[in-house]
Amino acid sequence: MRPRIQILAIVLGMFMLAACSASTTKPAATDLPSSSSPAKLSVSEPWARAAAMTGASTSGGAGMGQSSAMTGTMPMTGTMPMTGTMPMTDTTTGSGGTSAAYLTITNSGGTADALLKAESDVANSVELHTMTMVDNVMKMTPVAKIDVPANGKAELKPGSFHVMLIGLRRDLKEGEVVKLTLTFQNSGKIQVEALVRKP
Ligand SMILES: [Cu+2]
Repeated sequence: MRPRIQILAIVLGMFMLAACSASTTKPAATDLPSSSSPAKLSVSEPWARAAAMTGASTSGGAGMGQSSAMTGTMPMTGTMPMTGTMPMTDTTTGSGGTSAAYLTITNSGGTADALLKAESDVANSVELHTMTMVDNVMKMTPVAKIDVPANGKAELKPGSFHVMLIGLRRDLKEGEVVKLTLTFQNSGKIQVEALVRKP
């Protein structure tokens, strides 16, 4: 009886060792020629801007009264004047119950990839946006994808590309975590947890 337990323990130990060394030698995949190595993504420092669901905004004029409509099923792409009147330079409050998430995507593989979609259950609608300066005003524009070049990176940061959270279903309070599911052209889905904080 006893020897069998010992053998079992040895076998188990060897198995764990093997599993350990397997995980540490994994990066050997990068030794492949860069022309054929697949996209290899890692996401760093994901965070989301603290915002209120109610959109109790200090910047809101008459044009910001959409907060109640935004919780509905309104298709946000196209119909809303995103590039028009929204004063995005004022990010101190969640104007109209919106927020944005930011992160850096690093691609250590030899094949380009692209972020196609982001999803989160904290918002009714999630879009990929960029920001451009037009007549000294920062304006948001939806984009179909955000490229992640081979052996390069894509930075989603304030004043640039971001994940737009539209129609917040709850307040995003500092210190909380927002789960995001990112869908990439080549790498499929990657889940990240964005820390809520102030810019
Ligand atoms: Cu935006």
